[in-house]
Amino acid sequence: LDLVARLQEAISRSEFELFFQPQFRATDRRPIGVEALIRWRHPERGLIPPAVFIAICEDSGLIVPLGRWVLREACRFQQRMAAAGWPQVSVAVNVSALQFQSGHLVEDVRLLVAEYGLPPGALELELTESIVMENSDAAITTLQRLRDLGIVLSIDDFGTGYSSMSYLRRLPVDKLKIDREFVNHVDQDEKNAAICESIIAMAHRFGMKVVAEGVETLEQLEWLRKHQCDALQGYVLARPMPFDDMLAALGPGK
Ligand code: G
Ligand code: G
Ligand code: MN
Ligand code: NA
Repeated sequence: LDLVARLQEAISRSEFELFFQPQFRATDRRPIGVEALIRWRHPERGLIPPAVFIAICEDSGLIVPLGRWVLREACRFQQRMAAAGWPQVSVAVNVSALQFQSGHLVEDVRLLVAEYGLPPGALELELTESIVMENSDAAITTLQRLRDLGIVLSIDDFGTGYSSMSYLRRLPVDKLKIDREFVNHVDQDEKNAAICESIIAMAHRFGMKVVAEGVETLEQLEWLRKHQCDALQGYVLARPMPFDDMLAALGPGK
């Protein structure tokens, strides 16, 4: 059985699950969001990370049904977050280029927002630079429609793609996620520090928030807080975890 056929089977057998990694406000480390990260619970091989199958799903088109499943599952868990006392914690989902361009995304999201009664800000979509930097009028219209539905939009892995300032200026997005390549050793590496400072300054001038991903040490965390980074995500604070473990790690909601 080739891997594409096996993945198709895995979708119909519901062998996927979402892990969650919290994001914290830098000033007081209050949880403000969780990123949903897919895993394949293979019956024989155990937990398989997305690096192994996401690209294959993108090449074969399977990412469209899989991405739809992820979105619905994320909405279901957002409701559970709210019920557990964390109504203000958003759930972020990674969106693939094909899913973004499929033409179904806005309508899918509209239906989910209605079905789950999601308040504005409850669902966040993480898009890569390559998706949005094409910056066709169609892409901008899609982003605007998603925003009108109360969806928070962020650019993932910021700084590693083809970001152009003239494109960024026109994009209706709320957040930039600084790629962990720049966050790594930010407290020790002058060039990474310069890049992070510039991204933060520019984002704030554009009215955007900044999330640092891949924060691995307390020194990086402290550097980022001092330099006005808004939110932090990384192993030093919390790893991606099954939903119940993540809730337990956050403690009782307010
Ligand atoms: O969880 P991990 O760090 O192994 O994720 C590796 C990569 O897989 C990341 O780039 C992440 O964005 C991507 N990824 C994780 N979950 C999803 C998902 O649900 N959909 C898409 N398209 N990508 C995902
Ligand atoms: O591309 P994206 O940002 O969606 O990928 C998130 C990935 O980063 C997840 O697979 C997650 O497991 C991983 N990740 C999260 N925190 C850290 C960290 O502190 N260090 C490293 N190396 N990876 C991390
Ligand atoms: Mn992401
Ligand atoms: Na990223």
